[in-house]
Amino acid sequence: MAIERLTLENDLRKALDSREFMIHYQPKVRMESRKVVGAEALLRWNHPIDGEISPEKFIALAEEIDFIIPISEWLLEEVCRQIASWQQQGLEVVPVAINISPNHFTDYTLPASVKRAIDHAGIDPALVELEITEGITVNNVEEAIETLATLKRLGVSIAIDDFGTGYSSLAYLQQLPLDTLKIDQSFIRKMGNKGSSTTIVKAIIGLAHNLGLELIAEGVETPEQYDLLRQFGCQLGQGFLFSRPIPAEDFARIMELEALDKKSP
Ligand code: G
Ligand code: MN
Repeated sequence: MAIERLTLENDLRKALDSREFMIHYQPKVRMESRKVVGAEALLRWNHPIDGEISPEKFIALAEEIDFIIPISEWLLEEVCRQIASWQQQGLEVVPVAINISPNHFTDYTLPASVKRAIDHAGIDPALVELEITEGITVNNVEEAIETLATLKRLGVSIAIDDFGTGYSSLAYLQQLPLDTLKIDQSFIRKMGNKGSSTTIVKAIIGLAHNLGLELIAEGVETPEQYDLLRQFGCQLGQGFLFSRPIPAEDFARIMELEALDKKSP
């Protein structure tokens, strides 16, 4: 086990230079029309021997060995460059969300890195959204507010990821400069079968409404979940029901088709 782990650590450190990371894009859709209104960029590691390694496994490892910031900076640069490239292809690009890991969020260099990536690519910062997990903001609220405010001033938008799992107090949720709440997949998965999940989902939808925040349900997999969410007034969704995360070329094709849709009567 120790050897396996050490090998993986070494491989991970080399993966960036060896260009083994790939980014897939998962559409976010408007529930009613199923129109694509955004995307989430998701990292994939194509290991030369072991094949695809799940982000759950290597992101945790990257955090432990302090290698998450280089990966995260690469992701920022690469996604911004992708947005610019799509625009050069004449596509009407939707905002793309990037996951920011806790260690990167608390690093003082984050805002500068975000700005650099946007400037390098020469894109509109409104096309960039940052997803941060709820837990991040719990430890040091004042500092989290500062960082979020600095990021917002750059023109990007902010979503709280996996919402409902991180013990946010409602009092300070109101103080955070946010745009969107993403309901955690676990609640969506357990919805419907009389458990408390349905109640929680409804409550979070109401909360977002009252705080004037956008709301998106993630991990929507079944038509039943889709119907319930629509009933409850959830306007945006993401999940395998609509699309899996897909390569950049495929996502470009989707944006192209959507543009054609809009033009036809
Ligand atoms: O924590 P975060 O929301 O960033 O997690 C996104 C992860 O969820 C990605 O790895 C993505 O592939 C996965 N995912 C996206 N949609 C679905 C879905 O409908 N069902 C499941 N089980 N996983 C999903
Ligand atoms: Mn996310």
